[in-house]
This record gives sequence, structure tokens and C-alpha cells, in this order.
Amino acid sequence: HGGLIGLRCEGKDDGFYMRRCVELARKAIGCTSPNPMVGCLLVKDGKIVGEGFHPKAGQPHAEVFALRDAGTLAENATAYVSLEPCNHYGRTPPCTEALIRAKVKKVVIGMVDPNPIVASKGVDKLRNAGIDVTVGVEEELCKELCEAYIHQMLTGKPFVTLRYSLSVNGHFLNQLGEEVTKSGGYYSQLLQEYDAVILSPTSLTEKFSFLASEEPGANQPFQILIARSPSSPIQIPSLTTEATSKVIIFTDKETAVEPETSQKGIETVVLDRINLVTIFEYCKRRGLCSVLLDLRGNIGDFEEILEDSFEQNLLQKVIVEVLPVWDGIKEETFPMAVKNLGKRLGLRNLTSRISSQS
Ligand code: AOF
Ligand code: ZN
Repeated sequence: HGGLIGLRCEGKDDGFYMRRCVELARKAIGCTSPNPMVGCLLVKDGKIVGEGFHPKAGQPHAEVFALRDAGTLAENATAYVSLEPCNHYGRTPPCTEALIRAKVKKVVIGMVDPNPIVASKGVDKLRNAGIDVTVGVEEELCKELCEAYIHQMLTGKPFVTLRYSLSVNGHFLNQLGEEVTKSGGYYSQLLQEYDAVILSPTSLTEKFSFLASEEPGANQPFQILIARSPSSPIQIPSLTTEATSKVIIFTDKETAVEPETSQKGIETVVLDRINLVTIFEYCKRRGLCSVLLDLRGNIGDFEEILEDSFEQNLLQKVIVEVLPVWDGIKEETFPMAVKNLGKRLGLRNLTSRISSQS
């Protein structure tokens, strides 16, 4: 893949090389789950001699690609890895052994692997082999890179991000503009980062609008459709069989599911109450580690999901976009769970603070 191989980098510090590792790792955005994104660099005499990233679970780790690039030049080189090299036989053999065999002199690590079967054992193994090891270079950046992996590894639950958009004057919007949703645009890039997206079927458009990217090889997240209120007709645009296998509908007894939906081969689950526990179980079964809670379309569809995510503390991140439009939905029409969003997220009220000071 070329990249920066051969680039002379005299005088650059460890942070520079680690940031390049993160950049490399992100080439596999959305494609590595349940594995983390990892990048690796081999540097010798101020020159990059090897680059690699983990492309997909089941395929070799980042270190293996970088070592392949470098060949015999790996001897006495410094290896930079965004995540602690593994020391176990998983789908692939241990990277620590590969690094030791290649006779690297030093290993600089972004963060320790939270995976209990690795956790510091990789570092120990390298040190015991006489290799100089530094841990924690650009650690925050490396943690952000695999935030979903870390969360999922430590809690066994998917990493959940809530997103919604507001107009310039702060009104809630239940739809996205075409500029935002087009392939390669902001929204399609965001989608690509997640294994699954939770949507209201009312937000679907003819062109299966939530297709993350038209680029071949790009990650297309699973679509978890929440059809709750009777006012929410389920109209699924015509899908190929391949696309159908990536859609599931959760609905409740009160909601009439159009017979047409089942004909399309889409799995439909009818629950007494739509709930996140059931949805998370489904995610676990399908190996989905990160979920985007995409608040648009019929906002009422999200009532229980939002309630659960606040009650059980299941949200890890909130993204609020401000779109260049005026006005939106009036707050009074929001479901209860959305109305008190600020309070539920534990945000402080700045206006009351300022007025009490004056
Ligand atoms: C590394 N470099 O590029 C990655 C690592 O089943 P496997 O063999 O792919 O092992 C998966 C585990 O390996 C994963 O849970 C994490 O602990 C580590 N990922 N380690 O040294 C890499 N992707
Ligand atoms: Zn490995």
C-alpha cells in the first residue's frame, strides 16, 4: 500500500509516529469489529521502513503487515503500535513473537489492551525478551480510536451514541438535508463508524438513504428499525437480498406491521415493550459492538429506547449537529424522554447560573 514508506523523519518525536499509526488504523474504519482498529509503524534511522493496519477480524494484525513491509530492515528498528501487541493465539498468532523474531530494538505502545487475555502480558513478554518498551504515547488519541472496542470489552455492552440535529435557532429537526446524507458526506461517514444504526422506519427514503457509502468495501451498518406507534407505517424501500440480511424490525403488539414487510424477508420481532435489553442481546448475537441511535423520523418511536438508555445509563456519547436551517419541531410535541434531555444527561443549566449571579 506504499503510504509513507521511505519517508525521512529525522527529529520527529514518538507522538508524530503514533499519530501516523492512528491515521493508518482508521483506513479500516467500521471494518474491524469486534476487533479494534490498530495501526503500526516501523522506523529505523529516522526513516519509515514499514506500515500496517488491521483490516478485518480474522485477518493478520497491524504488526504483521508492517513487518512484511520492512523485511530484514525490521532488525534494530523501533515499532510503534497504537494498541499493545497481542500475546495470545486468537484467530491469528501472537504479534509479540513476530516482533521478537524480527529482532526489533524498541516497541512504543499507545495503550494497553483492555482484553483480559492480553492486558499487559504483551508488554511483559516483550520486556522479558530484552526489548525496550514505552507505553502511553498519544494514549488519549489511541483510546478514542477504539472507544467502542474498549467499552464493549469492559462492559460486554455495545457502545451507544445518540445523534440528533437542531436548526440554527435551536429547534429540533427530524430530518436531514440532502447535503448531509449524500455518499461521502458527513452523515455517511458517521454511519460508517458504527456496526448498527437504530432508526425509525419513517426516516427511510426511496434510495435506502442510510446506506453509509457507495464506495466498495465501505462498512454498511445493520439497520435496527424501531416501529412503535400505530402512526408509524412501515414502508421499506425494495431491497436486495444482501441488504435484507442487514435489517431487523422491533415492534410492539399495538403496532400494525404491514404484511408486505415479512414478504421482503426482513426479520420482525414483536415485543410486549420495545426495550434495549432485547436489542442489545440481538447485537451481541450478531457481533455488533457499536450502535448509533439516530433520532429522526417519528421521534415517538424512540420513547422506550431513550427511557432505557437514560434509566440504565447506556449512552456513551451524544452528537448534536446544527444544520443551516431555521425552525423545526416545537418542544411540546416531543415524547417525554426527549423533552428533558438536558436533565437526563445531567447537564448544568448555564442560564440560571448567570441570572443568579446578576
Ligand atoms: C494486535 N494488533 O492489529 C489487533 C489486536 O482473533 P485475533 O487473533 O484477531 O485476536 C483478536 C484480539 O487481538 C483482539 O480482541 C485484541 O485483543 C487484539 N487485537 N492486537 O496486537 C492488532 N487487532
Ligand atoms: Zn496481534
